[in-house]
Amino acid sequence: MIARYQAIERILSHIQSNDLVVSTTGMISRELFSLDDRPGNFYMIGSMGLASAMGLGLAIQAPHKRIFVLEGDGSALMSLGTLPLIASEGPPNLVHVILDNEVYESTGGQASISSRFDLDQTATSAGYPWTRRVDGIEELESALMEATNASHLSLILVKVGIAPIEGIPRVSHTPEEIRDRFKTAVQP
Ligand SMILES: Cc1ncc(C[n+]2csc(CCOP(=O)(O)OP(=O)(O)O)c2C)c(N)n1
Ligand SMILES: [Mg+2]
Repeated sequence: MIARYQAIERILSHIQSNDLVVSTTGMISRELFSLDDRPGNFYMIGSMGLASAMGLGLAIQAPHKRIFVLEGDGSALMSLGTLPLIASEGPPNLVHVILDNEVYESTGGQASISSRFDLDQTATSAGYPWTRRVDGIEELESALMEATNASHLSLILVKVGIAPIEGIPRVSHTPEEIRDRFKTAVQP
């Protein structure tokens, strides 16, 4: 099984300098921050569940940009209602990635219900035109190739393992700093 850190690393290899990334609360943002801190990353500190809604708004408002949403299973489950909204708007510049470790790892590893609930099928039912569920790194690579070369909304559900990184630093920027530098990155 892929480690989440490794999955984020692979996703980053498909992200170009002017792409925007919105990452969910917790370890996903910390791992993104550790791997590649950049103004085009919006770390959604505190507000779990809102990364996909923000990604949708950005994708509509900044059609010249490619937007990646990186969220967890807990985050996605928390905002299931956003899936049909994203699907009905269908922004072609949005790549929605769910890093599904079947737990709320950031707060101690409590089980979520994602082992018994197919988030990719839910996205398909909600109207996403393209979804993939991937379990291995090669599958992730080909899903990313397809999603980033396509001109439609896409969702990749990546099944990842639980592999906390000892001593991983918190995002060191204040929310205001994250906002202000992200604003500059949104400009064409
Ligand atoms: C509204 C809200 N509820 C709860 C929390 C506490 N919280 C922060 S991260 C997290 C777990 C997130 O789980 P998931 O999205 O699956 O990501 P993982 O930590 O597993 O990578 C929780 C419960 C919060 N920050 N905001
Ligand atoms: Mg999780």
